[in-house]
Amino acid sequence: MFETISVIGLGYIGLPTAALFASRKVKVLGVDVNESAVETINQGKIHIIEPELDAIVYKAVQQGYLQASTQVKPAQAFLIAVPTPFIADKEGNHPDLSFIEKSAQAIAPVLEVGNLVILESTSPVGATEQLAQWLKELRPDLTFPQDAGEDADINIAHCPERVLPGKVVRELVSNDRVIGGMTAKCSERSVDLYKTFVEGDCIITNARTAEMAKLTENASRDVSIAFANELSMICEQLDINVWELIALANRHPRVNILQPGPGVGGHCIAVDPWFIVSRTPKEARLINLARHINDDKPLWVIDQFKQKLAEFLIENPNKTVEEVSVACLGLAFKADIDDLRESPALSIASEIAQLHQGRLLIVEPNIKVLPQQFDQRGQLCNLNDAMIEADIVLLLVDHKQFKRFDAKKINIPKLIDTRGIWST
Ligand code: SAJ
Repeated sequence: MFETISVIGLGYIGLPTAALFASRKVKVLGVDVNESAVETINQGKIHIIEPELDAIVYKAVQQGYLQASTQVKPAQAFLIAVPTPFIADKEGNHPDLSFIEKSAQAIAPVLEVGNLVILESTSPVGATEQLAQWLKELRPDLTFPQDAGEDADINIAHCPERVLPGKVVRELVSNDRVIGGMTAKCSERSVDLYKTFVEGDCIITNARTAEMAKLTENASRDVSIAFANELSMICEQLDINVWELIALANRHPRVNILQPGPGVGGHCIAVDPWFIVSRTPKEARLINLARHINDDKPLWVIDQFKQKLAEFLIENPNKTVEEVSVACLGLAFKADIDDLRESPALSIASEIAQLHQGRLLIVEPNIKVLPQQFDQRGQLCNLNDAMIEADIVLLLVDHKQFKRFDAKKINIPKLIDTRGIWST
């Protein structure tokens, strides 16, 4: 039984995980470098948007099971849930493990015999072994699994998070968990820990396979979306409705094609496949190509926009380009969230703000102010007004407000429906 747990990194994964442990009456110390996040959490509030999380954090803090701090303290288990971005620098393109290294430096001074250290951050293959190596260098007085195996003072495992933003709380409890211990004992102890709140199965493997499993899940989804995106470009050339085509093909019992879109966004699926490609570039040809297809999709949408604009001007010779109103519907990276990070919709709308001379109307029901890059070159407005005014409409995100809208009641001179919700 674990009575004290410390979660390093209180972001989209760390905070819900810390709160769920605390909700099962385990003492949890959440640690983050962000002082304002720490302060907010200690007031029983949250600094991120995630359904159901606010009530759980509030109760856990009120009851004294969850506390946040910028300082690490001793605990029986440490969970590391910090970012692992993919960066380009003088060493080329590579995953950045510096936040994991900083976490190792933070916990090393308080590590005690019998502690369990779990890496939850999405990581390239070998990162858990690297973490173990850093800890060993920082604490030569302790033994670690890479040298002492089952007799090690410290147990280490990789247990990747696999939850969907927007459904984090529910999926943390119900999803199966991959548990990759550096030894069998490391895995068994990790299962004991997660069983505090996880109702899904905890499946044991080794650390390297667990690292690759997480990357594989997201690369697999990326490749499937690239197939759908490629089909949408082929269908445009062949004058076929891609949404109808996919629905027909999916009637086959062994076919399940995903949906095309304006590109792939977010900080997981658009990033994690690069961890595989950068490590094994010769072998990872399909994964690499899929990434490029999805990354290039926003450029294709912008080309579509230029074509529609040219057509509109030919069909309306009395209008100048400055008199053409354009509406972009949605900026988030996917439906019904406010997260604009790595969003293809945002990059398309910003590009149109740069290149279009006329009015640009932006509808994003989940934000209150436009991001800075629009620099007065766009106007946040409601859906009805945008639909009445716009000559060209780009439907970029399948938010529920757009799905509910009866587009047939309005004459849209030119529509680019990247999500297929008004084109089926
Ligand atoms: N998208 C499409 N077509 C589709 C499905 C998605 O264009 O048919 C686009 C979305 O619009 C979005 C992007 O893909 O721009 C990614 O969205 P998503 O809902 O597929 O995934 P994420 O990034 O929110 O969460 C993923 C999940 N991984 C898988 O489903 C394999 C989640 O379970 C992971 O925990 C998460 O990445 C993560 O943290 O790695």
